[in-house]
Amino acid sequence: MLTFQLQATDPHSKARAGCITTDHGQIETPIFMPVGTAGTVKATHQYELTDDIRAQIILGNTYHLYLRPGTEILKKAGGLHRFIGWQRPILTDSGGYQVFSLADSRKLTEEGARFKSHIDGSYHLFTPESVIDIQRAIGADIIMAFDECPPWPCDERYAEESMHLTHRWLDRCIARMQTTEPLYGYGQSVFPIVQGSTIARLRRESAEYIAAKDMPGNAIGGLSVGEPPELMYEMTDLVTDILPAHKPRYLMGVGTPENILNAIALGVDMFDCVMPTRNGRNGMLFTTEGIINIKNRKWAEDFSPIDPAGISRVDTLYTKAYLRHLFVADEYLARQIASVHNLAFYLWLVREARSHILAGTFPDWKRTILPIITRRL
Ligand code: PRF
Repeated sequence: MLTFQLQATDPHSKARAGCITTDHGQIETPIFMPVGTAGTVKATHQYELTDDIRAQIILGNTYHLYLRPGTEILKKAGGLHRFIGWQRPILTDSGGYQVFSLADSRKLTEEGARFKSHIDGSYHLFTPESVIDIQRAIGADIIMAFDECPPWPCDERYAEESMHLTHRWLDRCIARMQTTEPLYGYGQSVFPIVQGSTIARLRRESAEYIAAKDMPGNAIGGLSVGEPPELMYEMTDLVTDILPAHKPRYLMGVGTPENILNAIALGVDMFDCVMPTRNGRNGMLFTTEGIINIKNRKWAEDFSPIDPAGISRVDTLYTKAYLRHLFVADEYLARQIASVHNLAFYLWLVREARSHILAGTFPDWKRTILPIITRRL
């Protein structure tokens, strides 16, 4: 069973520091979770994630893992932890969001989501019950409820019906959790997801519905889908006022370093985003001095370290000029170095946030650091 201990609340914002305990160990919050979609955090080794990046939990995707390698192989392996050689906690997203962003075609009904695989064109059905069963088989420590993330913008009628569908699906997910057992001897918890688009009335209703389920943690979905950041913050602010303080809060798929610091100030504890890895593979580096496009000609003869703060081993082992060369030559190592560095930066950022929350200096630190890490070099 997952538990959460609230360790400090910032007196000048809603930021909190806490600790989540799972059967695979503890997670100090606020935390960033590297995205390991298909059983790998792209271009990184598991030992780099633990020893260098200091990741405490990674994310996997039901949609991808169900299609490939499939639940039968995952069961035979003894679950995803054993399959990939990862002993720390794993959270899996439930698949609904990925069906909508990745499947070749899909159809939503009360029963669930029918979709066509983007891999081989085969047809499948996800239901609240089946995605719980799949996440049981994956062996995720934290299982996400099946939800619909409406597009933005969408009209109020659609957003309201979609929210109610998500709530009915949640009830079915919880019922399935209660009538099934973990397969591998350790506990699994389900987190429900608040929806309601950017309509304050719906967000409040959804947050109240979700809070009443009294699950071990809660998530906020449906944001960072194209709405202006002010609206994302407004919705987050309103939802964190309703979700219980003694449970962890997870803002799904967010975001930039700036989004993360602002959402921490609004009382969010957990984050995931493909940005550090995806943008890293593209040559965009987040550093303690600012944002770098390492492919730019201007770095060709810059023999300074990738990041002088040395938050990961690659930062001081390699120079900007060398990393640029690797990108220009389209070498595999370019994407590996950039991914490790960016993830280490994201983990550094949330660790710093945490220590400043514990020290009571979070708002001042945030005000100082934001203009530095968001400037383009
Ligand atoms: N629902 C689920 N996963 C998600 C989202 C959501 O709304 C988002 C939205 N930013 C990212 N990942 N299940």
